[in-house]
Amino acid sequence: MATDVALEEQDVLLDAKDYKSGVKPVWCPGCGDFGVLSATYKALTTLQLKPHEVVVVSGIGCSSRIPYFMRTYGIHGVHGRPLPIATGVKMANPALTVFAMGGDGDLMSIGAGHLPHAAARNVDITVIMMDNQTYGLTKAQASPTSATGHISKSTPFGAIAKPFKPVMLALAYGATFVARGYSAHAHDLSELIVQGVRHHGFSFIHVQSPCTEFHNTYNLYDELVEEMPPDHDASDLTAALHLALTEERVHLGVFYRDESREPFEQRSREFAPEVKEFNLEEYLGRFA
Ligand SMILES: Cc1ncc(C[n+]2csc(CCOP(=O)(O)OP(=O)(O)O)c2C)c(N)n1
Ligand SMILES: [Mg+2]
Repeated sequence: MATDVALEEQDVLLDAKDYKSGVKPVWCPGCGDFGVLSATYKALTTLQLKPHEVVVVSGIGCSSRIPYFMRTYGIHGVHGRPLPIATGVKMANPALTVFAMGGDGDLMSIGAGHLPHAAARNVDITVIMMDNQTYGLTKAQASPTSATGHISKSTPFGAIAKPFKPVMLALAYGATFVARGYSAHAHDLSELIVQGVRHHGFSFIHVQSPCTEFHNTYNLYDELVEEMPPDHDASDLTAALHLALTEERVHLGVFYRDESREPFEQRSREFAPEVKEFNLEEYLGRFA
């Protein structure tokens, strides 16, 4: 019976509804995260991945509720920890397509320490960071990406800190695919997600995803976003860093791509005991 279902599934072309869980999103009307969710459905449809081949791992926050709305495997994890959980899932079963999704608070505050390591290892997962420059779920505290001067529940006189630059950080940490999208441009975002998943290595997609309730930035980003300069060479790390530092404009598209590095889960398997002779006692003897 199970085999029949599997065979049937193989023959049918999947569309967006096949990735919808049926759970109605609890986000506020107009929340940018709706755009990210529909872009993700669209990307999965393009990729024709079967729901059981996909795992969406998130942290805690409004944005981190995303696995509930998807008919894939999902883990609504612990605040700030989607990256270590997603790394573990990918290590255990490299055949899975693994997403780590969360907010600016989740990935840049409490979970910030995980990003450099996951990027440097080049684990083949796709990170989608939904950046609303605020803590939405806990109702309007400043986040690491909030602009200097941002007035919020936790910064009544304006944020003093300089905002993090997520794209620049991902590039500096060694991510092998770095892109930026805008939730209001869901079609373009879906194409970035497709490229991120197809990339063989660590993909980081920064998404401007405004919060209509506490920090409505639609007008600001409608004004600021701009396509990648047509002559941008995505293999040029220095050019990518230069663009990521730009404050006047918010570039959308692929900043950087490096296909030359082997993903962590693949490389580490080459060292597995069944592949490589390894005498632990003899090895430890070297350090005695
Ligand atoms: C260990 C821990 N610390 C703090 C919290 C409270 N908390 C829940 S969500 C959140 C921030 C969410 O912000 P973000 O990741 O930007 O998600 P958003 O709601 O904006 O989508 C915080 C501080 C928590 N749940 N667990
Ligand atoms: Mg946020």
